[in-house]
Amino acid sequence: MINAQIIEAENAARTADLSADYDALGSRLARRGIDIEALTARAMAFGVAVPSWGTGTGGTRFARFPGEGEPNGIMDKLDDCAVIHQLTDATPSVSLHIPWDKADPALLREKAEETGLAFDAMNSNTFQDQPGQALSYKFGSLSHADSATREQAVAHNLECIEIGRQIGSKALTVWIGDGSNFPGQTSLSKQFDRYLESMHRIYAGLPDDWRIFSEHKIYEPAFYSTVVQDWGSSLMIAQELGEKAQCLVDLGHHAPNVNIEMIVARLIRAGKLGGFHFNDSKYGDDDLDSGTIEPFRLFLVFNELVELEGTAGLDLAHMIDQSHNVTDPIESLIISACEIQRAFVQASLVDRIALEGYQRESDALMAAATLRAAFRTDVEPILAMARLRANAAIDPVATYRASAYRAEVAEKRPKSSGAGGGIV
Ligand code: LRH
Ligand code: MN
Ligand code: MN
Repeated sequence: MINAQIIEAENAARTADLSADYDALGSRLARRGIDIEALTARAMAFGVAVPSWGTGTGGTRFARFPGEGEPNGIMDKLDDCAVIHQLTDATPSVSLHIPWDKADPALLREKAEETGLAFDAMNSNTFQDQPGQALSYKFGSLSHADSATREQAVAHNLECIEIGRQIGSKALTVWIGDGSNFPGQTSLSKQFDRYLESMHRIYAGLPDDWRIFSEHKIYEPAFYSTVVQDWGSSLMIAQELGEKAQCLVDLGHHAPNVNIEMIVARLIRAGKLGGFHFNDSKYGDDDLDSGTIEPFRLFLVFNELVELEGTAGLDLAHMIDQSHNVTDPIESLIISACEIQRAFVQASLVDRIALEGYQRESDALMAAATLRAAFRTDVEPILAMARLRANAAIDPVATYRASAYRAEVAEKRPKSSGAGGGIV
């Protein structure tokens, strides 16, 4: 991790400015009847999980350009995750992907203890073939026409649950690439039936205090049809499986312009929203840094979450799911965690009483203006103060750069090759 003295020195140089900015914002918010301390407390309590797979440089199907000091294996990845949390105090947990992160659970537990991190949802992977694997997933996994292939995919998911159980995880996220590239290639209805039958068997293997998340995605790798293509299919799955099954919304898995915040509201209404994969996108599942393309949409998602806070049974797993092709992944994950936390704080300062009034009176203009007033408020001093009070960094990226962490680990970590394209 980063030497605490470096963080202290970096913070010392910024504390006076931050105090002035914080006080000024506090007075401005007070005029609007908002207590800045309450917002800071909310910021401090907020957390989002880092995806282990986001710590390495991703790639496209054309190329991968790895940087210096890439993590080699899950233990290095957890070290990088610990640095992200040390600097932001916003990422207390990590989401693992099996088999990419497969390791002795006792060693994973030990590393988590050493780094102070916890494990969020486990992710299974039946969208790739692994070396030595008996049956191929080229034509599907949990919904494959061949029962032995389905069996293998079910067994893999049960193994993910078992690993997760040993390291304190409480959920399994299932995303499959199953689908078809051509009309007629598969029976749309029978394929879905086979998928459900496999999921029933995984569901039966869940410990009592676990949940299973169904993650939908409109297309890719399948280009004509996808088994769990949309939130409707995902909701059907969660409702059919039972109480422990919920839906996971990856922001990048929708057609352009889809109203994701409305999906969020509907799934909460159904008691079936389990969590998120946060990222941003311009065209498809671009997996860009959260809040860098459409920050207003991220805010609107959090606006629904804050409005519906306190709904019975609502317990969300906030996770990031990104791929960093041209930036240092640690920096991108820092930025993303801060942007997600920013959207949460901005949504927390919406004047809900005024908004309800405008909605009652059908005052569309003022209702929209009420949301924009919150979105336009620069809450950076709140985020920075939350970090300072937790001994994290007022400016996490600048502090990370000052620490020369990447150069240091580059000396110890063998350079990874750019061979092979990236993945999802
Ligand atoms: C699929 C996905 C899913 C995978 C991850 C690597 O596009 O979003 O969550 O597990 O990417
Ligand atoms: Mn995802
Ligand atoms: Mn994705």
